[in-house]
Amino acid sequence: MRVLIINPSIRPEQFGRFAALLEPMPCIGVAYVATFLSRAGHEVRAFDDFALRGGHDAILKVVEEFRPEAMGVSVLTPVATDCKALIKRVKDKIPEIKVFVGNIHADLFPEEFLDLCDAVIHGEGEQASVDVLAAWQAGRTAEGIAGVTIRAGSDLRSGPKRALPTNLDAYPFPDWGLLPYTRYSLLPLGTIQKPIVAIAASRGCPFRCTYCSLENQGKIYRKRSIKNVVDEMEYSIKQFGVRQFGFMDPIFPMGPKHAIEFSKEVIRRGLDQKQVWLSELRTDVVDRESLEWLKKSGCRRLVFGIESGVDTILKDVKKQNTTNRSRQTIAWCREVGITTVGLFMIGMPGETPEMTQQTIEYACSLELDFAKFAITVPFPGSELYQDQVRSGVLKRKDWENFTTFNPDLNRIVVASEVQSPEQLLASLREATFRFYMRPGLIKRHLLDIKTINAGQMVRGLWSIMPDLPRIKAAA
Ligand code: B12
Repeated sequence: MRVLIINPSIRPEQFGRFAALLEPMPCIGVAYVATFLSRAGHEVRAFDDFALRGGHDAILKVVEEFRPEAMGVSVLTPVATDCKALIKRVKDKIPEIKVFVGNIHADLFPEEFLDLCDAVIHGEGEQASVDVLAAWQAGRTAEGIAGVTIRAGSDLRSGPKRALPTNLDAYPFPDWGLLPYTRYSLLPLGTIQKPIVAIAASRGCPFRCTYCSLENQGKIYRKRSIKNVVDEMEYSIKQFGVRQFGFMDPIFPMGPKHAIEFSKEVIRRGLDQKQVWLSELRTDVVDRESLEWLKKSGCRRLVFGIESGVDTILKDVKKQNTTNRSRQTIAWCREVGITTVGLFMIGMPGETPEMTQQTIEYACSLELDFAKFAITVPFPGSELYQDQVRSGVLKRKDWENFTTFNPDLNRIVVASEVQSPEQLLASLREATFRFYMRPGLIKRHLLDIKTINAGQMVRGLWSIMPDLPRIKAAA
């Protein structure tokens, strides 16, 4: 079949001034689904609207020209409403087109899509997509296929639960040639050299942080063999000229042993000279020795979910980590020469304004090179979301407003019951200003790190401009 796979984009207006800082990230989930379908013999096109920025009109143009028989759409929460509008426009144009949707939001709320779509694919979507398209090609419906829900009259009918794949080494490597990979960057400010693609050495996460919405797919941690991961790196370097990888695992590497084995294999094959990489992880899964090895293998930057400068908050959200441990790991990274990004959440449940200030001060006191502060949003899929829905605190379903950078005080969705949206937004901008406007850090960025250019600095300042008078008054 001719199949079009869409990675939709958040509209820039959903981000307000923060939109100036957005850059397209490689969408590896879509790449995997597209690769599997292509391997199954379908004629596949993928349209990554985050990278191409054409919106519905551009997608409709591709639809008109390619005349797909099936279309798959990747749905995270903030784009859910917009995806439905897109699907409707496509169905108006080609009524016989079969539409299937996947990714976390579609997985959680199949009922939202099945008036319009022919199948919702739950969890990891590679094999289920192949099975659904095979059924359609044979003239059948997708009813009964494992991991798939369809509508039959007024009923929703789900096939049996699909077991999570455990042998990820058996997967083909993502075919980045199906996507506009030369445009990809890594957020935040993570581009060191291009082209960049994503890679995932594992799936799932053994931790249970309450704010994380990987819950539906993430319960069972499964990792690929190191050989298979490094084979993929070698392949992508050869095939696509890749010079930087971004690991998209919930946590990579998972522990010092994993880190060292991976690094040794990269070095043994000489890939430390051919690429650089970065990853997101926890501060308690690496030690000084493993960080030294990571550096040798090409790791230039590590992004740490630190979240809070208050240990009781870390405990409440089941982070199972401490502020001291994060301080130590960030200091080790500075010693071994890996630049660091700290991710912080503002307005966790129960977090008082004093605690938010403590987090800002803590962030500024670490030897971090970058920090990204985000207002805590109860995203569907998280324990936090479930708790707030269950207790009646959260009733809204205006999904387009569920983003961490929502700048509009009338629309912003927050998890905090003790701080107002105004307070949280002001703290977010204060945190960013205080973190980046330190002379020592500016000097380090201009002279040593050099991945923030003057344009990005101006855009960063622009994004926090509305609050500058207030921030200065508070300082
Ligand atoms: C990279 C990333 C991004 C990137 C790229 C996203 C993308 N489209 O790939 C960017 C920066 C754009 C991004 C943005 C956001 N993200 Co994000 N992101 C991630 C991250 C770190 C990795 C995703 C990934 O590549 N996983 C690996 C691949 C293999 O898995 P996958 O993407 O889930 O894909 C599989 C299935 O979902 C399914 N599938 C996916 N697409 C499709 C499409 C079809 C047709 C089918 C059938 C199946 C299918 O099959 C895939 C293969 O098995 C995850 C956390 C994590 N470590 O997983 C968060 C995560 C997905 N993001 C999250 C959030 C909160 C956001 C934002 C809302 C943040 C914000 N700024 O407000 C935005 C929303 C953007 C949007 N378009 O709506 C949440 C999800 C929340 C939710 N309920 O939607 C996650 C889970 C983080 C978390 N731990 O809570 N994100």
